[in-house]
Amino acid sequence: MTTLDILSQSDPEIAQAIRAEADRQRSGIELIASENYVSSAVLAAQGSVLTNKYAEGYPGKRYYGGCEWVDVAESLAIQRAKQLFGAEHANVQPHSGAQANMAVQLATLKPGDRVLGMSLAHGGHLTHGHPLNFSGMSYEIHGYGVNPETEQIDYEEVAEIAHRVSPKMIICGASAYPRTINFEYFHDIAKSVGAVLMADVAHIAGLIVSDLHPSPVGLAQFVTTTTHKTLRGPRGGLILCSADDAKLIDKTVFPGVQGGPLMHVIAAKAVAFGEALQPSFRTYSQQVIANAQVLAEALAAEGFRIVSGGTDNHLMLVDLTPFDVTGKAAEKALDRAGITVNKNAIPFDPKPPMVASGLRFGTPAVTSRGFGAAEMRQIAKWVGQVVRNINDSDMHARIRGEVVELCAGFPVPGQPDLTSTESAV
Ligand code: DSN
Repeated sequence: MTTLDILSQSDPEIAQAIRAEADRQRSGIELIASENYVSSAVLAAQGSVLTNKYAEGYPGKRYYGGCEWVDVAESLAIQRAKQLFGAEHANVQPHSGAQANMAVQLATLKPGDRVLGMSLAHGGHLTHGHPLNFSGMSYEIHGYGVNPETEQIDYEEVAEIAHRVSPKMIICGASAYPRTINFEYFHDIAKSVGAVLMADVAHIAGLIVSDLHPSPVGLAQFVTTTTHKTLRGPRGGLILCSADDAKLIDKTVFPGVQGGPLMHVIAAKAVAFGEALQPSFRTYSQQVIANAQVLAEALAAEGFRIVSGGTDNHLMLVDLTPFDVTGKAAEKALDRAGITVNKNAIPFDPKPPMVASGLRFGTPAVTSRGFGAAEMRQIAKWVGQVVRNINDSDMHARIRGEVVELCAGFPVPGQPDLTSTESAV
Protein backbone atom coordinates (compact mmCIF):
# COMPACT_ATOMS: atom_id res chain seq x y z
CA MET A 1 0.00 0.00 0.00
CA THR A 2 1.44 3.39 -0.97
CA THR A 3 1.23 6.47 1.21
CA LEU A 4 -1.27 7.85 -1.28
CA ASP A 5 -3.44 4.76 -0.88
CA ILE A 6 -3.46 5.41 2.87
CA LEU A 7 -4.39 9.04 2.23
CA SER A 8 -7.16 7.92 -0.14
CA GLN A 9 -8.79 6.08 2.74
CA SER A 10 -8.58 8.93 5.25
CA ASP A 11 -9.07 11.92 2.94
CA PRO A 12 -10.22 10.91 -0.54
CA GLU A 13 -10.72 14.49 -1.72
CA ILE A 14 -7.13 15.56 -1.05
CA ALA A 15 -5.83 12.23 -2.34
CA GLN A 16 -7.72 12.77 -5.59
CA ALA A 17 -6.34 16.30 -5.93
CA ILE A 18 -2.81 14.91 -5.54
CA ARG A 19 -3.46 12.12 -8.05
CA ALA A 20 -4.89 14.57 -10.55
CA GLU A 21 -1.95 16.94 -10.11
CA ALA A 22 0.45 14.02 -10.59
CA ASP A 23 -1.41 13.17 -13.79
CA ARG A 24 -1.24 16.77 -14.92
CA GLN A 25 2.51 16.83 -14.31
CA ARG A 26 3.00 13.52 -16.10
CA SER A 27 0.76 14.09 -19.10
CA GLY A 28 1.69 17.70 -19.88
CA ILE A 29 4.82 19.55 -20.91
CA GLU A 30 6.07 21.74 -18.08
CA LEU A 31 7.90 24.79 -19.37
CA ILE A 32 7.51 27.17 -16.43
CA ALA A 33 11.10 28.31 -15.97
CA SER A 34 10.98 28.24 -12.16
CA GLU A 35 9.59 24.70 -11.82
CA ASN A 36 11.22 21.29 -11.73
CA TYR A 37 10.58 17.67 -10.71
CA VAL A 38 12.31 16.56 -7.50
CA SER A 39 13.63 13.04 -6.99
CA SER A 40 11.91 10.34 -4.94
CA ALA A 41 14.63 10.83 -2.32
CA VAL A 42 13.80 14.54 -1.94
CA LEU A 43 10.09 13.72 -1.74
CA ALA A 44 10.74 11.03 0.89
CA ALA A 45 12.65 13.45 3.12
CA GLN A 46 10.07 16.21 2.69
CA GLY A 47 7.17 13.88 3.40
CA SER A 48 8.82 12.54 6.56
CA VAL A 49 8.21 12.61 10.33
CA LEU A 50 10.64 15.51 10.63
CA THR A 51 7.59 17.72 10.04
CA ASN A 52 6.56 16.86 13.61
CA LYS A 53 9.54 18.53 15.26
CA TYR A 54 9.91 22.03 16.68
CA ALA A 55 13.54 23.14 16.55
CA GLU A 56 13.74 26.91 17.00
CA GLY A 57 17.40 27.86 17.09
CA TYR A 58 20.31 26.25 15.27
CA PRO A 59 22.09 22.86 15.55
CA GLY A 60 23.44 22.47 19.09
CA LYS A 61 21.61 25.62 20.29
CA ARG A 62 17.88 24.90 20.27
CA TYR A 63 15.02 26.11 22.42
CA TYR A 64 13.52 22.58 22.53
CA GLY A 65 14.65 19.16 23.66
CA GLY A 66 14.79 16.13 21.40
CA CYS A 67 16.58 17.89 18.56
CA GLU A 68 19.48 15.45 18.16
CA TRP A 69 18.26 14.01 14.85
CA VAL A 70 17.04 17.20 13.26
CA ASP A 71 20.43 18.65 14.23
CA VAL A 72 22.02 15.92 12.10
CA ALA A 73 19.78 16.83 9.15
CA GLU A 74 20.36 20.58 9.41
CA SER A 75 24.12 20.20 9.92
CA LEU A 76 24.30 18.06 6.77
CA ALA A 77 22.26 20.61 4.82
CA ILE A 78 24.58 23.44 5.97
CA GLN A 79 27.76 21.51 5.25
CA ARG A 80 26.56 20.43 1.78
CA ALA A 81 25.33 23.93 0.87
CA LYS A 82 28.73 25.39 1.82
CA GLN A 83 30.54 22.76 -0.21
CA LEU A 84 28.23 23.14 -3.20
CA PHE A 85 28.57 26.93 -3.46
CA GLY A 86 32.07 27.30 -1.96
CA ALA A 87 30.65 29.59 0.74
CA GLU A 88 31.90 30.16 4.29
CA HIS A 89 28.43 30.18 5.83
CA ALA A 90 24.99 28.89 4.88
CA ASN A 91 21.65 29.46 6.55
CA VAL A 92 19.27 26.78 5.30
CA GLN A 93 16.20 27.87 7.29
CA PRO A 94 14.46 30.46 5.07
CA HIS A 95 11.05 29.08 4.16
CA SER A 96 11.27 30.73 0.74
CA GLY A 97 13.39 32.95 -1.47
CA ALA A 98 11.24 35.91 -0.45
CA GLN A 99 12.04 35.29 3.23
CA ALA A 100 15.74 34.89 2.45
CA ASN A 101 15.66 38.28 0.72
CA MET A 102 13.67 39.80 3.55
CA ALA A 103 16.22 38.57 6.11
CA VAL A 104 19.17 40.05 4.21
CA GLN A 105 17.41 43.38 3.77
CA LEU A 106 16.34 43.49 7.41
CA ALA A 107 19.89 42.62 8.49
CA THR A 108 21.52 45.40 6.50
CA LEU A 109 19.01 48.21 5.91
CA LYS A 110 16.96 50.67 7.93
CA PRO A 111 13.51 51.83 6.83
CA GLY A 112 13.87 54.54 4.20
CA ASP A 113 17.35 53.45 3.03
CA ARG A 114 17.93 53.61 -0.71
CA VAL A 115 18.02 50.34 -2.67
CA LEU A 116 18.86 49.81 -6.34
CA GLY A 117 17.34 46.70 -7.90
CA MET A 118 16.29 45.42 -11.29
CA SER A 119 12.72 46.50 -12.00
CA LEU A 120 10.14 43.72 -12.16
CA ALA A 121 9.01 44.94 -15.57
CA HIS A 122 12.50 44.19 -16.95
CA GLY A 123 12.92 40.80 -15.29
CA GLY A 124 13.54 41.53 -11.59
CA HIS A 125 11.55 40.18 -8.64
CA LEU A 126 8.88 41.50 -6.27
CA THR A 127 11.32 41.39 -3.34
CA HIS A 128 13.81 43.57 -5.19
CA GLY A 129 11.68 46.65 -4.53
CA HIS A 130 8.18 46.33 -5.96
CA PRO A 131 5.86 48.93 -4.37
CA LEU A 132 3.37 46.25 -3.27
CA ASN A 133 6.10 44.16 -1.58
CA PHE A 134 7.70 44.69 1.87
CA SER A 135 10.88 45.82 0.07
CA GLY A 136 9.12 48.59 -1.81
CA MET A 137 7.12 49.58 1.27
CA SER A 138 10.16 49.77 3.55
CA TYR A 139 12.91 51.29 1.41
CA GLU A 140 13.40 54.03 -1.16
CA ILE A 141 13.65 51.98 -4.33
CA HIS A 142 15.47 52.91 -7.51
CA GLY A 143 15.28 50.62 -10.52
CA TYR A 144 17.53 49.65 -13.38
CA GLY A 145 16.47 47.79 -16.48
CA VAL A 146 17.73 46.53 -19.79
CA ASN A 147 18.97 48.51 -22.75
CA PRO A 148 16.19 49.03 -25.33
CA GLU A 149 18.46 47.98 -28.21
CA THR A 150 20.23 44.92 -26.75
CA GLU A 151 17.52 44.01 -24.19
CA GLN A 152 20.42 43.13 -21.88
CA ILE A 153 21.48 44.77 -18.62
CA ASP A 154 23.24 48.03 -19.36
CA TYR A 155 26.02 47.95 -16.75
CA GLU A 156 27.10 51.50 -17.53
CA GLU A 157 23.56 52.67 -16.81
CA VAL A 158 23.54 50.70 -13.55
CA ALA A 159 26.82 52.42 -12.58
CA GLU A 160 25.45 55.82 -13.53
CA ILE A 161 22.28 55.33 -11.42
CA ALA A 162 24.33 53.96 -8.52
CA HIS A 163 26.58 57.02 -8.51
CA ARG A 164 23.59 59.33 -8.78
CA VAL A 165 21.47 57.82 -5.96
CA SER A 166 24.17 56.32 -3.65
CA PRO A 167 22.12 53.25 -2.62
CA LYS A 168 22.84 51.45 0.63
CA MET A 169 22.15 48.16 -1.19
CA ILE A 170 22.36 46.99 -4.80
CA ILE A 171 20.41 43.87 -5.73
CA CYS A 172 21.37 41.80 -8.76
CA GLY A 173 19.67 38.66 -10.01
CA ALA A 174 16.41 38.21 -11.90
CA SER A 175 13.35 36.08 -12.52
CA ALA A 176 13.05 36.60 -16.25
CA TYR A 177 16.48 37.43 -17.63
CA PRO A 178 17.90 35.04 -20.24
CA ARG A 179 21.48 36.30 -20.28
CA THR A 180 24.59 35.75 -18.16
CA ILE A 181 24.79 38.16 -15.22
CA ASN A 182 28.15 39.86 -14.77
CA PHE A 183 28.58 39.68 -10.97
CA GLU A 184 32.08 41.18 -11.15
CA TYR A 185 30.65 44.30 -12.71
CA PHE A 186 28.00 44.54 -9.99
CA HIS A 187 30.69 44.00 -7.33
CA ASP A 188 32.77 46.83 -8.74
CA ILE A 189 29.77 49.19 -8.93
CA ALA A 190 28.71 48.35 -5.35
CA LYS A 191 32.26 48.83 -4.10
CA SER A 192 32.62 52.17 -5.86
CA VAL A 193 29.53 53.58 -4.10
CA GLY A 194 29.98 51.75 -0.78
CA ALA A 195 26.78 49.68 -1.19
CA VAL A 196 26.04 46.23 0.12
CA LEU A 197 25.65 43.82 -2.83
CA MET A 198 22.98 41.13 -2.61
CA ALA A 199 22.84 38.57 -5.44
CA ASP A 200 19.56 36.68 -5.72
CA VAL A 201 20.46 33.66 -7.85
CA ALA A 202 17.18 31.77 -7.40
CA HIS A 203 16.78 31.04 -11.09
CA ILE A 204 20.36 30.15 -11.95
CA ALA A 205 21.59 28.45 -8.75
CA GLY A 206 21.74 25.01 -10.39
CA LEU A 207 23.78 26.41 -13.27
CA ILE A 208 26.14 28.16 -10.84
CA VAL A 209 26.87 25.03 -8.82
CA SER A 210 27.48 23.21 -12.13
CA ASP A 211 30.08 25.85 -13.13
CA LEU A 212 27.95 26.82 -16.11
CA HIS A 213 27.28 30.37 -14.93
CA PRO A 214 29.71 32.61 -13.00
CA SER A 215 29.20 32.55 -9.25
CA PRO A 216 28.60 35.66 -7.12
CA VAL A 217 30.00 33.93 -4.01
CA GLY A 218 32.96 36.03 -2.87
CA LEU A 219 31.75 39.00 -4.94
CA ALA A 220 28.37 39.69 -3.35
CA GLN A 221 28.29 40.12 0.43
CA PHE A 222 25.08 38.10 0.50
CA VAL A 223 23.83 35.47 -1.93
CA THR A 224 20.24 34.28 -1.71
CA THR A 225 18.44 31.58 -3.63
CA THR A 226 15.44 29.35 -3.70
CA THR A 227 16.19 25.64 -3.67
CA HIS A 228 13.49 24.40 -6.04
CA LYS A 229 14.23 25.82 -9.47
CA THR A 230 17.35 24.80 -11.44
CA LEU A 231 18.71 23.42 -8.13
CA ARG A 232 15.90 20.81 -8.17
CA GLY A 233 15.29 20.61 -4.44
CA PRO A 234 12.26 21.15 -2.21
CA ARG A 235 10.45 24.50 -2.20
CA GLY A 236 12.49 26.76 0.09
CA GLY A 237 15.21 29.37 0.51
CA LEU A 238 18.91 29.62 1.36
CA ILE A 239 21.33 32.42 2.32
CA LEU A 240 25.10 32.28 1.77
CA CYS A 241 27.59 34.74 3.26
CA SER A 242 31.02 35.06 4.83
CA ALA A 243 31.87 33.75 8.30
CA ASP A 244 31.98 37.39 9.45
CA ASP A 245 28.30 37.90 8.58
CA ALA A 246 27.15 34.49 9.86
CA LYS A 247 25.84 35.66 13.24
CA LEU A 248 24.05 38.66 11.73
CA ILE A 249 22.25 36.50 9.17
CA ASP A 250 21.40 33.70 11.59
CA LYS A 251 19.85 36.01 14.15
CA THR A 252 17.90 37.87 11.46
CA VAL A 253 16.41 34.67 10.02
CA PHE A 254 15.58 33.42 13.53
CA PRO A 255 14.22 35.10 15.59
CA GLY A 256 14.17 38.09 13.20
CA VAL A 257 11.73 36.96 10.53
CA GLN A 258 10.91 33.31 11.24
CA GLY A 259 9.94 31.01 14.08
CA GLY A 260 10.29 27.24 13.96
CA PRO A 261 12.24 25.95 10.95
CA LEU A 262 10.64 23.39 8.61
CA MET A 263 12.89 20.47 9.49
CA HIS A 264 11.38 18.13 6.91
CA VAL A 265 12.12 20.70 4.19
CA ILE A 266 15.63 21.29 5.54
CA ALA A 267 16.27 17.52 5.38
CA ALA A 268 15.00 17.53 1.78
CA LYS A 269 17.33 20.46 1.02
CA ALA A 270 20.22 18.35 2.35
CA VAL A 271 19.21 15.51 0.02
CA ALA A 272 18.96 17.84 -2.97
CA PHE A 273 22.33 19.45 -2.20
CA GLY A 274 23.82 15.95 -2.00
CA GLU A 275 22.35 15.18 -5.43
CA ALA A 276 23.70 18.44 -6.86
CA LEU A 277 27.18 17.52 -5.62
CA GLN A 278 27.17 14.46 -7.91
CA PRO A 279 28.85 14.74 -11.34
CA SER A 280 25.55 13.72 -12.97
CA PHE A 281 24.01 17.02 -11.86
CA ARG A 282 26.46 18.95 -14.03
CA THR A 283 25.50 16.77 -17.00
CA TYR A 284 21.85 17.57 -16.26
CA SER A 285 22.56 21.32 -16.09
CA GLN A 286 24.49 21.19 -19.38
CA GLN A 287 21.44 19.59 -20.99
CA VAL A 288 19.13 22.25 -19.46
CA ILE A 289 21.14 24.95 -21.27
CA ALA A 290 21.49 22.93 -24.50
CA ASN A 291 17.72 22.35 -24.55
CA ALA A 292 17.03 26.05 -23.95
CA GLN A 293 19.24 26.99 -26.88
CA VAL A 294 17.58 24.51 -29.23
CA LEU A 295 14.11 25.62 -28.09
CA ALA A 296 14.97 29.31 -28.61
CA GLU A 297 16.32 28.62 -32.12
CA ALA A 298 13.33 26.47 -33.04
CA LEU A 299 10.86 29.09 -31.74
CA ALA A 300 12.69 31.76 -33.74
CA ALA A 301 12.37 29.52 -36.83
CA GLU A 302 8.59 29.46 -36.16
CA GLY A 303 8.58 33.27 -36.41
CA PHE A 304 8.75 34.22 -32.74
CA ARG A 305 10.98 37.09 -31.66
CA ILE A 306 13.27 35.95 -28.87
CA VAL A 307 13.98 38.82 -26.47
CA SER A 308 17.70 39.75 -26.57
CA GLY A 309 18.14 37.39 -29.52
CA GLY A 310 18.61 34.17 -27.55
CA THR A 311 19.52 32.68 -24.19
CA ASP A 312 22.61 31.84 -22.15
CA ASN A 313 20.75 30.02 -19.40
CA HIS A 314 17.67 27.89 -18.77
CA LEU A 315 14.99 30.35 -19.94
CA MET A 316 13.90 32.58 -22.76
CA LEU A 317 11.39 35.35 -23.23
CA VAL A 318 9.29 35.20 -26.36
CA ASP A 319 7.69 38.29 -27.85
CA LEU A 320 4.26 37.49 -29.33
CA THR A 321 3.78 40.90 -30.91
CA PRO A 322 4.50 39.62 -34.46
CA PHE A 323 1.48 37.29 -34.07
CA ASP A 324 -0.80 39.96 -32.61
CA VAL A 325 -1.56 37.60 -29.72
CA THR A 326 -1.30 38.47 -26.01
CA GLY A 327 0.64 36.47 -23.45
CA LYS A 328 -2.61 35.87 -21.59
CA ALA A 329 -4.35 34.35 -24.63
CA ALA A 330 -1.31 32.28 -25.61
CA GLU A 331 -0.89 30.90 -22.06
CA LYS A 332 -4.54 29.75 -22.05
CA ALA A 333 -4.42 28.23 -25.52
CA LEU A 334 -1.17 26.39 -24.78
CA ASP A 335 -2.69 25.09 -21.54
CA ARG A 336 -5.50 23.57 -23.63
CA ALA A 337 -2.82 21.87 -25.71
CA GLY A 338 -1.10 20.45 -22.59
CA ILE A 339 1.85 22.86 -22.70
CA THR A 340 2.29 24.88 -19.48
CA VAL A 341 4.01 28.26 -19.66
CA ASN A 342 3.47 31.66 -18.08
CA LYS A 343 2.59 34.95 -19.69
CA ASN A 344 5.37 37.43 -19.06
CA ALA A 345 6.01 41.09 -19.68
CA ILE A 346 8.73 41.76 -22.21
CA PRO A 347 11.02 44.76 -21.64
CA PHE A 348 9.16 48.03 -22.37
CA ASP A 349 5.91 46.09 -22.64
CA PRO A 350 2.96 48.41 -23.39
CA LYS A 351 0.49 45.83 -22.01
CA PRO A 352 -0.34 45.35 -18.29
CA PRO A 353 1.38 42.39 -16.55
CA MET A 354 -1.85 40.33 -16.35
CA VAL A 355 -2.13 40.52 -20.16
CA ALA A 356 1.53 40.89 -21.24
CA SER A 357 3.06 40.68 -24.72
CA GLY A 358 5.24 37.68 -24.04
CA LEU A 359 5.70 34.18 -22.74
CA ARG A 360 8.51 32.83 -20.57
CA PHE A 361 9.77 29.34 -21.41
CA GLY A 362 12.22 27.32 -19.32
CA THR A 363 13.77 23.87 -19.68
CA PRO A 364 14.67 22.63 -16.15
CA ALA A 365 11.59 20.41 -15.71
CA VAL A 366 11.42 18.87 -19.18
CA THR A 367 15.15 18.15 -19.01
CA SER A 368 14.64 16.30 -15.71
CA ARG A 369 12.26 13.92 -17.49
CA GLY A 370 14.75 13.32 -20.31
CA PHE A 371 13.58 15.58 -23.13
CA GLY A 372 16.32 16.48 -25.62
CA ALA A 373 16.79 18.41 -28.85
CA ALA A 374 14.18 16.46 -30.85
CA GLU A 375 11.50 17.12 -28.23
CA MET A 376 12.46 20.83 -28.10
CA ARG A 377 11.94 21.12 -31.87
CA GLN A 378 8.60 19.34 -31.61
CA ILE A 379 7.48 21.66 -28.79
CA ALA A 380 8.38 24.72 -30.87
CA LYS A 381 6.26 23.37 -33.75
CA TRP A 382 3.28 22.85 -31.44
CA VAL A 383 3.70 26.31 -29.90
CA GLY A 384 3.79 27.82 -33.41
CA GLN A 385 0.63 25.94 -34.45
CA VAL A 386 -1.26 26.95 -31.29
CA VAL A 387 -0.30 30.63 -31.42
CA ARG A 388 -1.03 30.88 -35.17
CA ASN A 389 -4.45 29.30 -34.54
CA ILE A 390 -5.20 30.85 -31.17
CA ASN A 391 -8.97 30.28 -31.34
CA ASP A 392 -8.95 26.79 -32.87
CA SER A 393 -9.92 24.67 -29.84
CA ASP A 394 -10.16 21.52 -31.96
CA MET A 395 -6.56 21.93 -33.01
CA HIS A 396 -5.52 22.54 -29.40
CA ALA A 397 -7.29 19.34 -28.35
CA ARG A 398 -5.59 17.38 -31.15
CA ILE A 399 -2.18 18.68 -30.08
CA ARG A 400 -3.05 17.79 -26.48
CA GLY A 401 -3.46 14.18 -27.59
CA GLU A 402 -0.05 14.26 -29.27
CA VAL A 403 1.50 15.84 -26.16
CA VAL A 404 0.09 13.06 -23.95
CA GLU A 405 1.52 10.48 -26.34
CA LEU A 406 4.99 12.08 -26.25
CA CYS A 407 4.93 12.45 -22.46
CA ALA A 408 4.07 8.77 -21.98
CA GLY A 409 7.61 7.92 -23.13
CA PHE A 410 9.28 10.17 -20.52
CA PRO A 411 8.50 9.25 -16.90
CA VAL A 412 8.44 12.10 -14.40
CA PRO A 413 11.06 11.63 -11.67
CA GLY A 414 9.79 11.22 -8.13
CA GLN A 415 6.40 9.72 -8.92
CA PRO A 416 6.83 5.96 -8.94
CA ASP A 417 4.07 5.38 -6.39
CA LEU A 418 1.53 7.83 -7.74
CA THR A 419 0.21 5.79 -10.63
CA SER A 420 -3.32 7.00 -11.06
CA THR A 421 -6.41 4.90 -11.08
CA GLU A 422 -8.48 7.89 -12.11
CA SER A 423 -6.74 9.68 -14.93
CA ALA A 424 -7.27 13.43 -15.02
CA VAL A 425 -6.57 13.55 -18.73
N1 DSN B 1 7.67 32.98 -8.96
C1 DSN B 1 9.05 32.80 -9.33
C2 DSN B 1 9.23 32.65 -10.79
O1 DSN B 1 8.35 32.09 -11.43
O2 DSN B 1 10.24 33.06 -11.33
C3 DSN B 1 9.93 33.86 -8.79
O3 DSN B 1 9.81 33.86 -7.42
